[in-house]
Amino acid sequence: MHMQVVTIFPEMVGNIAEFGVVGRAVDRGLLSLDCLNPRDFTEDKHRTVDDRPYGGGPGMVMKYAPLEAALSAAKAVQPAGSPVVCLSPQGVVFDQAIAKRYAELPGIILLAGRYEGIDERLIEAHVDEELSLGDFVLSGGEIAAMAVIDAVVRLLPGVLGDEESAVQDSFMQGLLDHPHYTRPEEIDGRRVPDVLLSGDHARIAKWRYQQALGRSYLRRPDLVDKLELDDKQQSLLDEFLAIHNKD
Ligand code: 9D3
Repeated sequence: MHMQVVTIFPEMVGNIAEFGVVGRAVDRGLLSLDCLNPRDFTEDKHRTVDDRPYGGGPGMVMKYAPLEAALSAAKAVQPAGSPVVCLSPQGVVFDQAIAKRYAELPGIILLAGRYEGIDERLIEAHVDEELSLGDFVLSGGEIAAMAVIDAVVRLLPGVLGDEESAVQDSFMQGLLDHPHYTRPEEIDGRRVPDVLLSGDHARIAKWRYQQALGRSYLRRPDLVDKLELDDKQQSLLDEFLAIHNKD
């Protein structure tokens, strides 16, 4: 997959190509990740990428021309069918379904803005989709772009090893994870749950599923609402809530 990021802070984004899963994908030739800096597409002495907002008010707005030129250069080298995706607080909230859709594409052009925003005419004319990470304020689109890159790259064929990609039990899908423990067996009086030391794999699987269901119900009821629990699942959840004195 071919990714291009249009950003005035290319060093920020370039960093993720050096580490972990994304770094390995680049090393193995499964991903190309390049940045284009709109500043390199300016014509004036000061390499100006921002200007004051029409109508007044605080902050600066990213100018149309340098962004348009950088996007054009990106499109010229990207495979056909690479959408332009702008990271923006006005976007739809990014989720795993969007990540899966992008992972099927030959490429993607990510546009990360700074300052108060981007001239709206650039978005109208050249942006296919706008994505947000959620309702909190970042200083720019770069960290959001890096989150999208990471989530998408993990889904590319051959990127994760067998261990990492081991497909979860289908009934764990759509739930939060169960708790995890490793040695030692006791820390400051807190013991690893006995069931995990029992060697009884069926009991362990059932306990983990119950934990996943119970934690999801308590922390993310929206996730559990989307599932149609059968009688067996409902009684596992009821038992969890009884044990934890919750209703
Ligand atoms: C304090 C500035 N805000 C005035 C109401 C508007 C604003 C402008 C630019 C808020 C954030 C930003 C920069 N943010 C992003 O580019 C961004 C973002 C985010 O802030 N939150 C969640 N997802 C994203 S994706 C891009």
